[in-house]
Amino acid sequence: MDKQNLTRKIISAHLVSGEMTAGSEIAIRIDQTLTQDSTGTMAYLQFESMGVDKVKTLRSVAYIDHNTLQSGFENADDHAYIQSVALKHGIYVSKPGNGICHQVHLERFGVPGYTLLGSDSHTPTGGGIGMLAIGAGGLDVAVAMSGGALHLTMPKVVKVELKGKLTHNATAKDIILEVLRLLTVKGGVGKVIEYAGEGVKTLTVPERATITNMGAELGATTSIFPSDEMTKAFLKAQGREKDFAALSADEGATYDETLTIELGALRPLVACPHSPDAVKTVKEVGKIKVDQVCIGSCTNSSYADMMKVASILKGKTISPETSLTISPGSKQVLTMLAKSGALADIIDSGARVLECACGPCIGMGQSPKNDAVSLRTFNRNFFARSGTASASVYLVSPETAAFSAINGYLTDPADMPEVEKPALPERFAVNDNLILKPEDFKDIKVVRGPNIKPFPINSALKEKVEGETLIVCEDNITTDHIMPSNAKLLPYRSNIPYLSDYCLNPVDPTFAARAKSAGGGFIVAGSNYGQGSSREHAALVPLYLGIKGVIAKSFARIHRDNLINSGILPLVFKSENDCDKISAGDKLVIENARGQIESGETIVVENKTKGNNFECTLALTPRLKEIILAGGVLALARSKA
Ligand code: MIC
Ligand code: SF4
Repeated sequence: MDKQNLTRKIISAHLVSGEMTAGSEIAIRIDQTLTQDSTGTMAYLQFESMGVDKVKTLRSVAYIDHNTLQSGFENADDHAYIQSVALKHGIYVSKPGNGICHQVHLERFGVPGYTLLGSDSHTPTGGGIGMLAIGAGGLDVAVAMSGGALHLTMPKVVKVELKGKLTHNATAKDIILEVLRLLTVKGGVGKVIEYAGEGVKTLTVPERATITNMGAELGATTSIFPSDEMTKAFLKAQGREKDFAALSADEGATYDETLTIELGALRPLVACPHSPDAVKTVKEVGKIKVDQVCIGSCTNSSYADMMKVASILKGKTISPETSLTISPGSKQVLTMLAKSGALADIIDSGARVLECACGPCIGMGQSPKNDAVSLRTFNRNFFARSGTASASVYLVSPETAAFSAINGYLTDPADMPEVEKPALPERFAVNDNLILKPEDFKDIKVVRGPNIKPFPINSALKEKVEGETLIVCEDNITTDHIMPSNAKLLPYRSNIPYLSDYCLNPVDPTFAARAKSAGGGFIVAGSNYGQGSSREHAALVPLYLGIKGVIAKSFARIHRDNLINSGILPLVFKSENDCDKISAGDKLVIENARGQIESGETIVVENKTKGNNFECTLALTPRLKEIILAGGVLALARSKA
């Protein structure tokens, strides 16, 4: 028997169909699911439409953590919908205030060796305890809740060998920033990043989770650490030792690629605007003035992170020109900070303590001032995501953030006294009183507020697909470009018609109006189109606007899946040069579209305006062909019914 890496072991234990050869389609059984509220309403509407009484997974949890600003009735109505629909169908509910889904799931539900599918791109956080944890659109999560398998492309497995141990106040955040520097935001597409080597033992579960969390920014399918004594200690301290299982790659296991990182050589790093892979050392960037510092998010909000921050802030005052916010990752973390007195050190320094939620990470408050420099311990610094387009957001470790908040300028922790790593607590402050168990509720009536509008469903693909090129975009367009989310728009996640007016707004504010008056058309883009979030709104809104296809140099994984699920063609230029030959306004036609799709992978597109043809690839398995021809997953289900 072959020596197996950990990723292949877990996949093989969950394989429902397909060959485990990189690049081919496989289907795996999903043990657990998670949703959050900004993707959850859509996911549960879709789940309801599947007519399943109780979820079929081992555990499904609905978190409410994103839309907690409640600046009108909309979010609160959505929360009521999610709570009622989840409890009715056997799904646990983590109430607002309990914490960020990924942090809480790691603490309270994650199980080594299990598969987890979440309607949030940072679901791979679970890889920190040895789960195969994957982010997906809400529809795929709804299918998994109904007992359906997850279809995915069998990934390549990249071994990241960690050698030695961290020094100079470098942290887990700096490890993942280094991986991003090496691989870039598209370097992980079609791959699982598996961590191995001596250095693994030096990292606690929350540190590992920081790394697997931000592995999402590589475009990777997921990232994973082995489950070992550290994992056992973490689960024991959570009162969940029974969930532990030791898991690792076989000695001498083979990998598709290998990367080595010498931890001792790492120095504190920073991702510069506007991309998580624009990584430099803090030293290189130098002492730039800092207007705002935000500490928190699912990347860096663990108890250990917060304790380190508290120890740096203790007895100090933040710079007069800097605003510092702190969002602990969970109620458990906040409770422990309060009990230990560390919270008082944080408050006393002048930090603004926010609730345990995503908050500023998704633009729900704390937009910085015009032209501000904002240091954040988060995972994304995409253009305009903070809510202030002119701001420059830098991604850093909690240590860099805390020292900089005191000094008022970017400060290299390597030049500061060593920050002690807090020991893993013997026992975390476990209190699940904000987690509602469905078995405790009877006769639930699902509550639906007026902001919840039906989601659009496509119709079967036409023989002739035609339309105007509505926009030609650059490389690395994010879902924050396609469907921005901020305090003004997030309340409308259940209202596609409303959101449609803001599609691609940060790229071209006239896009939505032009798409509407043209009755739809095509989007043309560079490479890695749709990187970032799992939000299927980035496909549903274009569908609502009549977008027939996106023609790009390449796509991010989750967004491509979401386009296919919505029946929008994700076409890839065969020759990247063809992208430069298309101008906005060009009329494009795909003759015999159904026939072309049925007969192969090449799709010929005619540019009527320029009078030329170019070729695209549409590599679809028979299953995906059926979906795209029907006009998406729900259209297919409808036609079968
Ligand atoms: C994000 O970090 O971009 C989000 C908000 O968590 C998204 C989900 C969403 O758009 O609702 C994600 O990462 O998938
Ligand atoms: Fe929430 Fe930010 Fe994490 Fe997304 S990345 S789940 S918005 S904290």
